[in-house]
Parts: sequence; structure tokens; C-alpha cells
Amino acid sequence: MPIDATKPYDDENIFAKILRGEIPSTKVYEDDWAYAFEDINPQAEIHTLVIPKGRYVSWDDFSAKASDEEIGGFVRAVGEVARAKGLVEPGYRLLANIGGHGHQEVPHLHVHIFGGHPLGPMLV
Ligand code: D5M
Repeated sequence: MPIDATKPYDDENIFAKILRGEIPSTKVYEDDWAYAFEDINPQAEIHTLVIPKGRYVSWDDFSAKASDEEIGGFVRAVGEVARAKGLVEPGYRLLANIGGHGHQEVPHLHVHIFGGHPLGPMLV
């Protein structure tokens, strides 16, 4: 079910639990600003999620409230993960779903990194 991205942050969401180490994840990368792990239900050969360490529901929440340092650190971390995965030369896709129409399911901002093969045109 898509979430209402205007609701307050819920500390019991599944990615908050992953950040606290309360449920397992396959870690790909971590720094002061971000944590990256493999998607549990991959939609491409490479499907990695990058989340900020701060408590942000969505891209909207993050872009409105995060500090420039947090935003810069997070954006740089997404690039680091893609480089570490060897995706720069073949190319890859970034996606952030936001709220109901965006079909966001987990209420902690996450950027999807897809790659590993030609992805074809975006459908929407
Ligand atoms: O995508 C939410 C994504 O989160 C979806 O691709 C599955 C993934 N997911 C859900 N639970 C887990 C756990 N526990 N580990 C790894 N990946 C997970 P959205 O953009 O919100 O629709």
C-alpha cells in the first residue's frame, strides 16, 4: 500500500529498523550521511537502495528540511554506491517514489539504483 508522505516520520518503519540494526540487511555502503543495502525484491540484476541516516519520510521532506550538508552527503553517497557497483560506464537508473501517486511503500526516503543490464525506456 502506498504511504501518505505528508504524515510525520514513523520511527518503527522498516528502514528505520534496518538503520538501527534491528532487522538484517545486505549492506553495500555506509558513511556519515547514508546507508545502502540490496533491495529484498530486486527488479533488476542490480537493485540497491540508498537511504539517508536522518529521519525523512520522502524526497519532499528531505529537500525541504535537511541541511545542505545532509543533502550533499546523501547525493554524494548515491554516486559512490553507483561507482562502487561499476555502473558508471554501462549506465544505470535512479528512482525515488514519493507518496501515493508515486507508489512509495516505505516511509523513509530511499533512492533505488537499478542496473546491470539495459533497462529499456521508462514506462512512466
Ligand atoms: O520501494 C520499497 C522497496 O523496499 C521495495 O523495492 C522493496 C524494498 N524493501 C522492503 N523491505 C525491505 C527490506 N527489509 N530489505 C530490503 N529491501 C526492502 P518503494 O519505493 O517504497 O515502493
